[in-house]
Amino acid sequence: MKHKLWMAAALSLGMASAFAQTGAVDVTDAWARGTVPGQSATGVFMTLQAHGPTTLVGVSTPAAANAEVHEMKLEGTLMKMRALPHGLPLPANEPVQLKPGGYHIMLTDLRAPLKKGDSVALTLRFESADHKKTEQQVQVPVRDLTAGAPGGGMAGMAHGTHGSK
Ligand SMILES: [Cu+2]
Repeated sequence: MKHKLWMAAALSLGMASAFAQTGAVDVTDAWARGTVPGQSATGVFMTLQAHGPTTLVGVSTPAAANAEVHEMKLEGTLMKMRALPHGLPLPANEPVQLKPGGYHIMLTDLRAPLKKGDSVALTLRFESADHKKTEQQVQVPVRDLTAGAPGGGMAGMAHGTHGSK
């Protein structure tokens, strides 16, 4: 009966990062893309799985003046992104991926460059279908600038070959 569901939950917990949450929404595989000095914006990615119908309505972080939930869409040959005016809907028990080229959390006006190995404190604000508002804190590790780039960041990404100073 409930056995199958339990198995699925156990499986996804097994794959969760060290930053998994036990709140209303499971947050797994969270990471932020590192930046170079002078770069003022970056993306944060994660997998969200709500236990009941929920919407990610907002994000804030001390690392940036502004954080928004964005979607990225191919329009013709142009990748365009825009803020989701009504937030990101999270169906019950269905993982929703925020990933490069798709949904993401956009941090703008970063207070400092994000270096690999840093972590970013995020506050995620959720609203359930019955209008209950909750907040969840997550610590998001910063990955390399080229992480998750098209081609897995392996090919044709020659920037930074001099390494860090
Ligand atoms: Cu964006």
